[in-house]
Amino acid sequence: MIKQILLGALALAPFAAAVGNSLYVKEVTFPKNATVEQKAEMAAGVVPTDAQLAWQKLGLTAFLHFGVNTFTDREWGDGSEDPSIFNPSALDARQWVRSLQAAGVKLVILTAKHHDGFCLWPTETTAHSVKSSPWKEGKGDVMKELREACDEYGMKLGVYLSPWDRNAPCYGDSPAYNDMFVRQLTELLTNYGRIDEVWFDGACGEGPNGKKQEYDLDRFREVIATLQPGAVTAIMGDDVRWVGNEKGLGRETEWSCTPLLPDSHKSDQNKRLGLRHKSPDLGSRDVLAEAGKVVWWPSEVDVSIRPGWFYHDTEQPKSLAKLAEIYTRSVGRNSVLLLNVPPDRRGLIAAADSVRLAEFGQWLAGNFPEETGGEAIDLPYPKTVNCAVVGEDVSKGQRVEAFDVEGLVGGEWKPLASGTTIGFKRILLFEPVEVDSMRLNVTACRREPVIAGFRGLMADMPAEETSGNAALELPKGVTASVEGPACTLRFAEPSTVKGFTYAPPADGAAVFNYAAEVSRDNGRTWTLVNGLSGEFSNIQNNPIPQTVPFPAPATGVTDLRLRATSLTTGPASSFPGKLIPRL
Ligand code: FUL
Repeated sequence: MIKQILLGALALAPFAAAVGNSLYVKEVTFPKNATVEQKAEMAAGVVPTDAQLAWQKLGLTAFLHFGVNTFTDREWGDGSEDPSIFNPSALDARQWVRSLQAAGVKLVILTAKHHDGFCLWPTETTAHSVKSSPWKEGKGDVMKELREACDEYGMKLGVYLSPWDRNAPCYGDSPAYNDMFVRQLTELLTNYGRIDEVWFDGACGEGPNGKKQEYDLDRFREVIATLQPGAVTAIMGDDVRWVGNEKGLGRETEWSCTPLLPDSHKSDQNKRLGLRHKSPDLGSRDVLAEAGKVVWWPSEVDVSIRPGWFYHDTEQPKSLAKLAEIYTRSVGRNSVLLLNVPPDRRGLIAAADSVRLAEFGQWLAGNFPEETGGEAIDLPYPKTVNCAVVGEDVSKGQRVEAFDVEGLVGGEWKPLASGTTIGFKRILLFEPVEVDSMRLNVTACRREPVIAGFRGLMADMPAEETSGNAALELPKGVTASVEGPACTLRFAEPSTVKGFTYAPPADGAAVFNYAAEVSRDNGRTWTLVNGLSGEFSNIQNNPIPQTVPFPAPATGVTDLRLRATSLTTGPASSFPGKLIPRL
């Protein structure tokens, strides 16, 4: 069955399919013994809630990771940070919002509390907050400043509140901590006006009592539904789904209606079907065949403009070429993009990042103007194209399973590109070609397709400047050897070592906990570098090189050894990745 839609010419063959008409808001349970055809047809009738649809239309949203980690240069704090280190010298939330708006961002989410437990608002629940910091003599409130800036510029506001709290003494004492968390959530959702997205990540650890905290997610969701009924709940919530990586990469086949069920469904279906956020297939007929229920749980792609989530002076923002690629692989793959831009120690978005955001906004305005509030002008045919933008009206469900795009070239229809799912928006890039017309053929679908948009354009994809990564090469005269879970670097002559960089492999296991040691007698005796046993925070989800400075430079070093004490996958018996000394 083929449905064709033409641009610059008349539509062809009307599409006819025997389909049902029922729509199901957010979820549907299949009848027992339903065939896979029936399940596919029903899944195509699942539609988003109003809040989910409004969120999907935002396209481009932003994260601000800011807190004590900004001042310690870490990705995860351990909760022992002294609040006195939080002292931004020139914090200006209006500058954050203006910088983000230049890129076309429509909603911004602040890390009101990250895993270290430090609260960016003057909470009544703990002293571990801005109240105990020297910033504005303890009278500051980052949430309030951001709220005011958002109101001034017409930006929506969201909040990231980490359930994992490495500071709270009651963490691990489940009922007590859940009460504290509910109070924190209540403060944030009561005192700062309208909140459009509430973001809980899934990280969970043991408290000081050695017990694993059991989150009362039902209660947390109830608080949100009562206090901010218009907000979508993300990640541990059931409105917005984590795409499964932190690289800015959506799936080519991305079903918003999926049998991967959020925690609120209390179902064993995910286990039974072997489904996880990272699973490549979250909605094909093969997966539906075994499923009893599907939900509208659309994908959000979260990625940082810099390698880390927090600001580190040693890092640089991604190139415009990379951001353009991320856009086509996230928003262009039926997802919302959540781009993190971390303020620096002054409390400002660094110049390099705000320049990049403005360039990104200009690029979007020139190529995908609908993202920055403009309208796409469809130039008349014939024209040269290298890109097709297609969208379904997802308020009627997600229906298309396969499609292709053809161009009329010299009187003949030629294939230009093909894809599987479309969803809210799908962008396909191909080699430039001059066409007199373009047409979209829907070659497989679950119900009659409702195409909301189809256009061809010549997208200006900036070329990536290629540069080698000299920072990750071993310096001359240094040799590396790996034995079991340890990597040893031998120096040609006794050297002064200021620290090291650990580069994890792109995929698979990485070192998580480590001990760093030096030898001054060619490896006969070893000393732990002044307390340097630690963790490569968040390395599982975001496998980027992490640099660890020594508390003081170590002199006369003949060997540097990094011992893995655990891997991201469990106990350490090998040393994956690369170790580079900082001399
Ligand atoms: C993860 C966290 O562990 C990271 O630090 C970061 O906040 C990311 C957005 O979510 O779960």
